[in-house]
Amino acid sequence: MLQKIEEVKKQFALDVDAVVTPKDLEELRLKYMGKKGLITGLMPMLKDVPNEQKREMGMKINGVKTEIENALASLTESLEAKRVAEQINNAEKIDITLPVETGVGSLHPRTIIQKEVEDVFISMGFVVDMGNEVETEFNNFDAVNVPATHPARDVQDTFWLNNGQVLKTHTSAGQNRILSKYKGTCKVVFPGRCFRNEALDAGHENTFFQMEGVIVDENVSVANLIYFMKEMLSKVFKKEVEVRLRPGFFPFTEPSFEMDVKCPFCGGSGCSTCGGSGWIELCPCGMIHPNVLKMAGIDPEKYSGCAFGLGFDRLVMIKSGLNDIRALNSGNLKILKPFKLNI
Ligand code: FA5
Repeated sequence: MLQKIEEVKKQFALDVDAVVTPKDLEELRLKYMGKKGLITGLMPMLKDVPNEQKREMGMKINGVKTEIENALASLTESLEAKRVAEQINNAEKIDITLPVETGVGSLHPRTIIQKEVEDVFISMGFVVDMGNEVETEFNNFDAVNVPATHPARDVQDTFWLNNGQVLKTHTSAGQNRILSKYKGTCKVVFPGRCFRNEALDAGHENTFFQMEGVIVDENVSVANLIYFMKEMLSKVFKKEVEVRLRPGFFPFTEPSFEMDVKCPFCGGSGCSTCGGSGWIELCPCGMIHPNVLKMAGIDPEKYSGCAFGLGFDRLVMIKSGLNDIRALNSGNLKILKPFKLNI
């Protein structure tokens, strides 16, 4: 019996050296550990061993079995390491000269609308500027008349950074920088990405886009606001639109309004886009609060201004008939690729 065990051990030592591929390794494993393998075959032989030697022989067989198992495990590991090294070094070298099938891409629907709206504003003499995505607490809230104790902070809960800055909740966060930069007379729009801690649904995202606009000069009035908004919306919808103002509330404008546009799809008779009301709420706006002007270093006795904040994602939805805002951030090309503007 002892001799048989030693023979198996020696044979294994010879066989191990011949292993080159994973297939060789599997054959080796079966030869020794398989159902009819050499190690498996040793156990039944124990019955012919005298009783007083059975224990010792059993221990020897288990010892060889463990040695072989360990050897097989380390061989598996080294063959895998060799395979990965070969893959990295040779087999998977990328031929950068090969032509790549890319297909034709397209701009995101929101980008298309943004460019379109920017062009409309440029044609009306506006400058297109930029805001930051990460803003100071001061710019996002205090500078637009929303001090720490103001309840309006609750409806614009956002993501706070460890350094006390915030992911901006609205493009109005750029007002202070823009007003301070242009001092006095200006007509500026500044689009940007906004973030809010929202309960998501078909009409609300936690990441969405707005375009802010400010007009500051001597004697700016609500009439200027209505004129520019109506012009802009008529150009965006490519037909003369009717607008109406309803009273609204924003801490940074006084008075504040919600500007609705008469539904360009049904002409006001009521349809699924306007929810049957004949009007679409599109553009919160108002006259810039004197405190906001003052905080930007502008004399409210001399200058007045108006501001508006257009929600881009909602505009895209209205123009495309898309009924779930979440598709816009989804990266789902099935929805985004065939995007067409109805108007
Ligand atoms: C504001 O954000 C004000 N800063 C707008 C403003 C600017 C008023 C200047 C006066 C003067 P509001 O929270 O209503 O207001 O958002 C403006 C628009 O952004 C909404 O009409 C809507 O189109 C869009 N919007 C707001 N929250 C979301 C959201 N969670 N998901 C998608 N769009 C949103």
